[in-house]
Amino acid sequence: MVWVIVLDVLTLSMNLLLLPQAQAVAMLAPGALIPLAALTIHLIWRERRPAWLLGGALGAGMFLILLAVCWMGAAAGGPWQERYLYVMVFVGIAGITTFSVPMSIILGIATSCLALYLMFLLRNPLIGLSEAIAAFFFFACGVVAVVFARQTMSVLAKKAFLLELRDGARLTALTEANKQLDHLAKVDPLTGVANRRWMTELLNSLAGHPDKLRGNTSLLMCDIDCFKALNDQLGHAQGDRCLVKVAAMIERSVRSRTNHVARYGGEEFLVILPDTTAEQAFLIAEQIRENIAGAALPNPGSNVAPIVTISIGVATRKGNEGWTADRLQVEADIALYRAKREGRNRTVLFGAPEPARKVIAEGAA
Ligand code: GH3
Ligand code: MG
Ligand code: MG
Repeated sequence: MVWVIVLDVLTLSMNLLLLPQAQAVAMLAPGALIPLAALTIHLIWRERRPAWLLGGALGAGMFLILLAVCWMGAAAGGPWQERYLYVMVFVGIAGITTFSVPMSIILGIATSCLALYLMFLLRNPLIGLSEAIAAFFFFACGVVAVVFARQTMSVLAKKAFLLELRDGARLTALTEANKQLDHLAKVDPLTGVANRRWMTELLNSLAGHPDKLRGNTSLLMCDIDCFKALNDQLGHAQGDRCLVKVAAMIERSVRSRTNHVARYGGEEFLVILPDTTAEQAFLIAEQIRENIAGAALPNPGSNVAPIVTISIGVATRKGNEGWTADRLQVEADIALYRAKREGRNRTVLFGAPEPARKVIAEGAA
């Protein structure tokens, strides 16, 4: 609309310069109508407003602009009458293709454009009736074709927009599904702690980058004592509840950004402690063991105590020692086996001297 105003002012100025004075002045009054209508449309369309107001303003404003252009031609007279009708049709087509308004408004603009064209053509004494009718049908075909083209374009644009929305929704659903799959692949469904697969991946990645490890990596292998007896005495449902509570207690005991708890299988849990010495790992293991015993969950069939207890095997490797995940697990498992053998409800550090051997050695001496 700003361009309409600029072009109108330029045309009127050129007319004043180039056309005879009387002709140019006669065109001023209708020409002044155009900036008013265009400015009103511009001001109304500048902000978000109800669709009916935008459509109504455009329909009425366009009608005034088209009428003013016809009137300018009529005021100039002679061949200008017909020339300005071409300009009017051009302005009408520009309005039809430019604005995003309902079809009813577009049809209104097209109809006013053709009606004004016919009306002013019939009033032109230089054009005969048959010539006027022929010219009208020619321009009518053009305007109708533009209206159809615009309708097709807006349908295609709507389809493209809807397809884009659908693709966006599908992408969001797919991302969500992938997240859930990733979660399912890494988390133990019963206890909510990480699963064995995730733990193996983490241990392998730690073992594969010894250069990145600053110090020792420790592994705790925790196993609930006499868990089969708990299942037998209290039922599997109670056994499951016990597993959930024990997992939560282990997690609470080692809660830190770098320490990780995973369910290894059955009633066994692993704790990975990066950058933790054997002594620190032993203390953490003892803390876990004491917390679980302190909770006094019932296990009436246990031959250790009538409560749930755990045994823990601890293994530690230095960062630059060239250890493997399998090796560390085997060592933690050996230590756990010793804890079981020595009476359960205890922590054993892999490689620590065995008390039984000590006794034998002392006896032999
Ligand atoms: P130990 O002190 O030597 O570790 O004896 P234990 O009874 O704890 O060990 P054992 O390997 O003999 O038994 C483990 C039991 O854990 C057997 C199995 O039924 C039970 N179990 C394994 N997974 C689950 C589970 O998801 N839920 C329940 N309720 N029980 C499970
Ligand atoms: Mg076990
Ligand atoms: Mg057990």
